[in-house]
Amino acid sequence: MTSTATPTASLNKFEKLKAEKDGLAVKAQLEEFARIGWEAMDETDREHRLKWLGVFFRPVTPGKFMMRLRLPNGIITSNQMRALGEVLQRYGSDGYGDITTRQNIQLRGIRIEDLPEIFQKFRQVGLTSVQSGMDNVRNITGSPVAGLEAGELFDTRELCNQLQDTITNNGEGNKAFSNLPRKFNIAIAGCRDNSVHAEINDLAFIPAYKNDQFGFNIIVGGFFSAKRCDAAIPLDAWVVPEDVIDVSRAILEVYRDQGLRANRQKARLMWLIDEMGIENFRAEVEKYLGRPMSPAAPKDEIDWDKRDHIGIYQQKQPGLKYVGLHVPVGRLLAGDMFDLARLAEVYGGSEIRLTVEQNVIIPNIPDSRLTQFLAEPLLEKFSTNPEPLTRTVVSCTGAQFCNFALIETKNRAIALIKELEAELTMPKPVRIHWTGCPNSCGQPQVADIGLMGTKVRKNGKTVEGADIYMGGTVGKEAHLGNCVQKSVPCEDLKPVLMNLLIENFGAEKK
Ligand code: SRM
Ligand code: SF4
Repeated sequence: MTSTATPTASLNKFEKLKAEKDGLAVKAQLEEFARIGWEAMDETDREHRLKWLGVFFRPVTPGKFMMRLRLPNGIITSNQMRALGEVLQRYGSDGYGDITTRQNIQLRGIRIEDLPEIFQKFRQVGLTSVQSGMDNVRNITGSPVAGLEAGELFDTRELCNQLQDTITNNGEGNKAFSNLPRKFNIAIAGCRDNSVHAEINDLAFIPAYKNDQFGFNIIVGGFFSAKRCDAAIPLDAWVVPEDVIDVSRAILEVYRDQGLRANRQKARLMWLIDEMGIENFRAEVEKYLGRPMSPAAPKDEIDWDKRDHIGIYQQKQPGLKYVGLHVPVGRLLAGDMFDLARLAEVYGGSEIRLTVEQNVIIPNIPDSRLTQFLAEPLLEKFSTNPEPLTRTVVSCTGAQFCNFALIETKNRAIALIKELEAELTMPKPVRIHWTGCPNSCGQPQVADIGLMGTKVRKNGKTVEGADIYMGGTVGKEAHLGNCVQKSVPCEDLKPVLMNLLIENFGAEKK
């Protein structure tokens, strides 16, 4: 049963709008939209369907759209980065780029009249933003140091690319997967440290050997939502790399055809797995696949603590280093993008990598060029050795641009960390994640300390506040943290965080 077979009367608002017109149909209307302008556009096309092209209407800044790209495995060339900088440059102080928690980039300030030219530019440099929003598969994450580190088990780059090409029809848009019941996240782990947060994806592939043959154990159903958060569970299936695409396709088809569509709060994959039972879900995947899947390998290969990749590291290629730069809360200006592109070209292999911690890696820097690279002015802004709290801070978009936000996040996160670092000595980094609302884009549940935006009453007034999460762990023992304290006004957060850092993480007053 597909959604189009469901009687329209029983459909929710989003299913109705998809049944009326496929989101990808707006691709043919871009010239028209550019001509008539955002105010004259059909409201549903403007506020919803454009997201199928990765273009997001922002109620907070009407007329200035956000564009979400797709960067499989978080890899972008210097040419592509420069093209993004050129797009942003024309928007002056409205033009921001943000590295996202899915190893991806979003652009801000975009005008509808520029879209045809922007898409033309994207095509020229091999970029796509298609199907990056609404009921589609999000950016496919992979190991940020794939192909670079000696200890890796599998180079995830090609699989991430192939999977994206399959799902998006080589970036042109693919109606076979443009009407899922809800969003869908996929990650492929190739290293021992689970650098992709596999457990919070709807579908993730985890390295595991069977009889000395390399393959992946599959986990499914991980997700965060305002209503419910769950780590992924084992599908009890093991696949060789050559089968990853077919199995992903089969899982997506089962979800597309049988996923729950009546209530959007209960439409993510885990709800379907709950309803079917994991064994029946597995059997259904095999039916779509047309062959049985091998049971999971008894043990997987994730046995390292998670790394953040900031700093200077030897590659498996002799004489080459990769250098991880800290980008505060992932925010890039057009000038930063030009600088990163230049550094990657002058010192590296014209390639830039992104991490789910919203930072960048420049690979392939010859040892002989390292000293000169480290003296570049950009490294004063994007450090290779930031302070321990600065180093690990992650933040979602928040109230500056997101209409779901209950609080300002990115600017507040940086300001508060600076204040804490001025008063505390930290023996080691503590991962603090900010998220502006319960949608959890900033993943507070994976953090040492997670801060989730909320509204709080203080002295008879409603003020911005945060619920505090703790206990999130990543890497080999990944598991989700829980809410430990509710409704702390943001203006009172500093002493509360100081106490938590002193009592739980060995911080000392200076
Ligand atoms: Fe998210 C919706 C930003 C990662 C869970 N997310 C949104 C929207 C599109 C809401 C909106 O229209 O304003 C946000 C856009 C704000 C803006 O202007 O930037 C938004 N999400 C983000 C980003 C940019 C946060 C960041 O600063 O890094 C991340 C973009 C990733 C990407 O490149 O595609 C982002 N969002 C996530 C993650 C983290 C992850 O994938 O690891 C989650 C939790 C994991 C998950 O999805 O299971 C996440 N976003 C949500 C949800 C809750 C989903 C649900 O099932 O209820 C929403 C709301 C929705 O979809 O209805 C949402
Ligand atoms: Fe917006 Fe909430 Fe996601 Fe932050 S967590 S980007 S505030 S939807």
